[in-house]
Amino acid sequence: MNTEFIYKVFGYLVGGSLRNTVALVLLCTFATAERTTAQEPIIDNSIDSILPINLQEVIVISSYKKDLEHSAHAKPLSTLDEYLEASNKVSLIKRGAYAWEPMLNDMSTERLSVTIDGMRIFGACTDKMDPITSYVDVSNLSEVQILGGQQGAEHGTTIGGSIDMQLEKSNFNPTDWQAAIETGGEANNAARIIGGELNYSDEKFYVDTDIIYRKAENYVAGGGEEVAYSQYEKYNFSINGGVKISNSQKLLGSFIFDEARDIGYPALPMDVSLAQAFIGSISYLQDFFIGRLTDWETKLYANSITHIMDDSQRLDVPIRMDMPGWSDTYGFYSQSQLKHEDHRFLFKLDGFYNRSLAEMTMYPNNSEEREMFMLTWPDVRSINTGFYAEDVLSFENSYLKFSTRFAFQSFNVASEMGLNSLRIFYPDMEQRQTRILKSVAARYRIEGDNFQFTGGLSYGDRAPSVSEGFGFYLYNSFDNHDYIGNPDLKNESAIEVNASFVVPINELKIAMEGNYFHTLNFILGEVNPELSVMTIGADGVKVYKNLLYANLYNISLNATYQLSNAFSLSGNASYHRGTDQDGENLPFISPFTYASTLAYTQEKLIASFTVNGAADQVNFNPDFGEDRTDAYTIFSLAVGRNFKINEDKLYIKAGVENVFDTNYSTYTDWNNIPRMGRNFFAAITYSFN
Ligand SMILES: [Cu+2]
Repeated sequence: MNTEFIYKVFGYLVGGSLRNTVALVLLCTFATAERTTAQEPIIDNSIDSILPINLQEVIVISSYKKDLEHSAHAKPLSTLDEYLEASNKVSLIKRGAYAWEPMLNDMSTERLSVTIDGMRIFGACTDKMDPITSYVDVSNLSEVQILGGQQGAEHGTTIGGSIDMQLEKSNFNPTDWQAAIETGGEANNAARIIGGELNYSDEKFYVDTDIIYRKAENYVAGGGEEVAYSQYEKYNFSINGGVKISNSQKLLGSFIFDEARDIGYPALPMDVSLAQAFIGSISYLQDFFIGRLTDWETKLYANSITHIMDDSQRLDVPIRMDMPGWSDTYGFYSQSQLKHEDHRFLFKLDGFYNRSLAEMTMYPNNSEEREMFMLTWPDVRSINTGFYAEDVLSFENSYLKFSTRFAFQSFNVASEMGLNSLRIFYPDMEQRQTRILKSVAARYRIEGDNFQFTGGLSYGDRAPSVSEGFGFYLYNSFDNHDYIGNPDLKNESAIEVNASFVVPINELKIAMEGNYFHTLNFILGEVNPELSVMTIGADGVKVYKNLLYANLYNISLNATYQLSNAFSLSGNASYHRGTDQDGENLPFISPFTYASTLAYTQEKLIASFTVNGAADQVNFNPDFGEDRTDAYTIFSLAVGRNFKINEDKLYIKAGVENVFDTNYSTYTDWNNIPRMGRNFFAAITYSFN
């Protein structure tokens, strides 16, 4: 695909006069705003999306197919990372402007299950520069479902919870042909976004296609300082479709191609020249199954990821390095339901095979010296086979849910060279190992006349990740240490308690929620003073080990108030804490944070004013490179308007983020890189009917 061409075309549309465009759009929006009768009040995700039994959050991705209310809080065409960041539950570790790493309950990648339509995918970067969320785009998605702790076990083994990104599908709705084009831009980093969709759907057949292209230059922090190496370029294409074989049988397929190039990571010493993913699946759905089992769904999937990391763009490095990585996964799941009296059962069998390989080549400045080559992920083949079952019991005004997962996970270090390298540290290390993983959870929910209460108790464990078990000299630029994996690690497990309480008082709704994790054999790196560093300038070597235990908890308060038909006010605040057995702080634990939005929603017009911020990060851990992050408060404004042109729809949204150009960084910003300063954005969606 000729990205240069798209770039040029788009240059005419947005180009250098972005600020003018934004101003014009803002002006048009205000000028043509008309008062109309009130629609349904906007819905606050965090409260109303609680499903009968699960305590969860659903992040709705704005699209032309959705109602205006659903995009009230969203910045259309913003990256998936920005959508996730707007959620109450997810926070993101930032190493630059691209590919932020999601955290749930203060736990990241290795403690979460992140899936696309239930498919397991694993990043190919030893430095976590490519979380799975970076290989899809909002154009592919309908919504993101977030489940805390063992509630997420349906999608795979987890400690912190699950993030499942659901693909947008026409799903046999009789909509016939539909098309949309969308374009947007951001002033701060000269980001240009252009995308399109073409969909056909009837009762027997549907096919959805979409394409999106994004390019951004370096961004500018608050106060005017340019953040070098923060540019990126990405395009994404997806197609998914389905055929009804009979009234009760369906065949579905999906394919995503995602490629990003020239991605800068300002907080890291290396950049990425290519991050590429092929993600495909085929599913078969049948209304009936054996006996009384119904809703049988079987999916086969495969994905392949290539991640090319190097420091060729950096001016001054002690030694040149190339660090490519590859991750291929093949998997399946098959599930069915059974409804019997007050019970609703779900049974699911799943499995995957993953191959993770990463290399490092160092080129000494003195060309007389030999290059150094090693395997940082020694071709680790993982096989996981699991069985999941749940039963939801319904009573008059309450529900009880039991769920369990049982899985086998095996590792095979397939590379002789990699195995021998690890045997330097672990002479008795076996080439293969198998672990048994289990999860049990119980939840109860009661809906009274003027309250809802949900409580849960669960236990789950996880195997070490490839880096934790088999990583070989993985440099962490945050604490400036090389990390070595430990194949003898025990499984990490967690006992989890959670509760939420929702009270509606007339137009005011208050929700309180708390999660507590008592994590046994918590996996964390610890300095081994006997080992010498590989990375020039590193302070030492850390080896992964099991702590006796660690405790993590978070509490949050969420409130919405319907001021009038059009105006609503919402706010949330949360407090997090994480300590190990000696009372030491765990790294990457959120300080006190807060956010509040005043929204105006009418039939055709939406506007919002948002404040968010955090208190000083007082509970940090200097052994992991952390320091005290200062408090900050950020203000943002946005306004959106719907227009009808004959049968077509036009949607325009524009706004400004970080209005006062505050210079700040948060506890999740790797090496304290500052966040984006003031940023004007605008997006236009035109959909044909
Ligand atoms: Cu990388």
